[in-house]
Amino acid sequence: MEKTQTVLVTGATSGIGKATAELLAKHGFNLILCGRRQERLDTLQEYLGRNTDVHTLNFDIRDKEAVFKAIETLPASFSQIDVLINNAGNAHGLDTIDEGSLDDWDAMLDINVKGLLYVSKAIVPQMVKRKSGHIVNIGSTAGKEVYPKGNVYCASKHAVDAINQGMRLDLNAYGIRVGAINPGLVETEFSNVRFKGDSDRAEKVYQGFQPLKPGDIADIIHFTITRPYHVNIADLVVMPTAQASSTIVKKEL
Ligand code: NDP
Ligand code: 8X3
Repeated sequence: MEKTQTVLVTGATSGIGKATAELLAKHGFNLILCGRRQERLDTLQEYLGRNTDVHTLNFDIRDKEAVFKAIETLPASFSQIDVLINNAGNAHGLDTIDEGSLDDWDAMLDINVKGLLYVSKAIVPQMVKRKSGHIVNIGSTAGKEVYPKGNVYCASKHAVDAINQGMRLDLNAYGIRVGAINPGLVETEFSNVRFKGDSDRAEKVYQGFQPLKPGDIADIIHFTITRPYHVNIADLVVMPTAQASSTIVKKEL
């Protein structure tokens, strides 16, 4: 019988990561779920733990020592990570380049780029040693084009696009699969974080059309990691039907 795969999901406390954790639990994957909000991690452990083995890790992906400590101290039954889903991330602010906040820029580059690298560095060497593994990087349409006021968020997601390509090149020799899923507008806590808790402004982003739901991306992640070994979803862009680009969205308001 094939061994049950262990999947580590960063940013599992909300949105795309949470929906992915829920779907993968239904399919019986062992899960390592990461985030900073302990209460949410406890809730996930409690209800998903009824279906499958779940281990939660609370760390800020900006803190490299915390990242390495969390991965190093995984219990033996979770220490072999078969699939890494690099999902944690957010936009902070939506401002022109002259008006953007340095703290927002630091947050986006530290979380979306450096955090993804820290988590990968803590996990990829064990995949290389085993010559097996699968990495799914959650990029964005913002990593494929740039939109007004998106400047640094778009830069962070363009970096994810480059890291995804670089990982695939460097890990090819070890038979490790690497791919990115790049969503357009998905209704999650994303805009709430971007607009610093201004929920009226956040809600408006998704009004007048049908945005993607976190479960739509979870379905694609599940599809991606359940393909036969010779199939690697290398780079996938998915948008709501109403969206043609970052700036062209057919809205009926
Ligand atoms: P959410 O805000 O709903 O979820 C973000 C997740 O990231 C949370 O679980 C959060 O957990 C975690 N996270 C954020 N900062 C940190 C940190 N410093 N350390 C550890 N974990 C952190 O947003 P989405 O689900 O929408 O976003 C998930 C990914 O999808 C992101 O990479 C985003 O860029 C990408 N994306 C989103 C799109 C959208 O339209 N929503 C479209 C394209 C891509 P906690 O706060 O508990 O730490
Ligand atoms: C999130 C999609 O268009 O809000 O990455 O930047 S967008």
